[in-house]
Amino acid sequence: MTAFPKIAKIQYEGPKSKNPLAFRWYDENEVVEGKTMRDHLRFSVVYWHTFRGTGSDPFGAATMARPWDDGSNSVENAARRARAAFEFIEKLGAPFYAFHDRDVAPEGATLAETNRNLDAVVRVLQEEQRRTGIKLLWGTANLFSHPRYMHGAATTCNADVFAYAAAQVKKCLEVTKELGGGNYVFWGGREGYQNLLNTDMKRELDHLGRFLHMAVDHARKIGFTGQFLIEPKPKEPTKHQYDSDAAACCNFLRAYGLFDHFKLNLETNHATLAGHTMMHELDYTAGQGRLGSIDANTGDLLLGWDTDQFPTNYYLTAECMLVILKYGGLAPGGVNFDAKVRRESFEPIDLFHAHIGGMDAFARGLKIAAEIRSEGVLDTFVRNRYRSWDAGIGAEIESGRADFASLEQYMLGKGEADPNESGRQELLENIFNRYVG
Ligand code: XUL
Ligand code: CO
Repeated sequence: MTAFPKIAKIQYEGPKSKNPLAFRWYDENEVVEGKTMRDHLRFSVVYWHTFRGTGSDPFGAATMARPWDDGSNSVENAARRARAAFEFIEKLGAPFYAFHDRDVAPEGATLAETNRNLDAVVRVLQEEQRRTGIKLLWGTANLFSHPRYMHGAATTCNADVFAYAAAQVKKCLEVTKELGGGNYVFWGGREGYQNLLNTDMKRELDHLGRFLHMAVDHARKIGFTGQFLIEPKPKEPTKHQYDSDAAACCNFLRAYGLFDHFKLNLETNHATLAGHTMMHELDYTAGQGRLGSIDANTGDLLLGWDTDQFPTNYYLTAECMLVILKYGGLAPGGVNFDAKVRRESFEPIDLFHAHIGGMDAFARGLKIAAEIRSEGVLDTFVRNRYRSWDAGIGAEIESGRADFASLEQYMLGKGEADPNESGRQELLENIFNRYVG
């Protein structure tokens, strides 16, 4: 049985192609800055939206037509779904996928039964990985859907729930290792609060720090050498999420002695919910040496929630790729499409359209960014803008030789600072447009 009988492997046909089931920009073998597009972009398909998304929303029922899925919670259905997932990812030509434990296998009545269900489906995933060569970009534990996590998982007021979450992450780490996952993600789904009147924030943050140390210790114990990632998001489901943005995550990691053990998995729609651009989050994180991976999607600027749409905007992808190239790439992370088709796009073929569009947008963004870098106009401008720091008083300040007294002496002697120069924002935006156009 095949899940997508009418669809053959998606091919690269070039920018002039009008075939909706072909790539116009993503040629996996094309070399850009000395590396293939495949190795730069490391595309990954998410299991949760693409194979578990139903299209339901707070106002309406499920809409998705998924002929391979009988809608039951059985392990057999989960195994059939896994085979359909690998057929999709293989036909698309994405080298990676990512999952939550509960996406791939049904939860049982007890932890032991749930773990058995997971082991059964992991055997299918392993078989499919071997058959196709598709790899696991990252695994993660769903610590937010089940009602037990209503008050949080690592930051719950209920110590038993913390213990359950620990057991769940322990198992998910072991499974991620078994499947050769390159990374392991923590997105703090319900790690935050709705109201401070019932919340001991300091105690909750201390517990989160302890929980992540336990994860690091367990990884060491079992020999899991993948990269740990934290995924910032400011709100939704809670009013305030503790991992609210990249800067808050870096501060948390430093405060709790976890900085060397974690990098960040940045998501575009989370950046915009936090009031930042994705470029801001990338630039800040990479500057701290903590850029690990990205969840590629986009929000709708007219809606204030996490719409997780597929990215199609070349400005956005070019900005992302400019920062990613500048800091040497994402590996062992990748470009993970944490994005879902709209509930109106309910047919299986829409999954192909969505991913092809996202992959093309990133491939185009990569090419634009590489061209901007090869001509060096922006770099040269920025370098020149900061030239007062390269010698003289600037170099004295940067090297730590200056203090307030020596700077006062310097300025008393000089009388007034050198004049400023234009920041040329409009010119630079026009230059950027030359490459995108
Ligand atoms: C939620 C979100 C998650 C994480 C993994 O907004 O982005 O799907 O990526 O738990
Ligand atoms: Co995400």
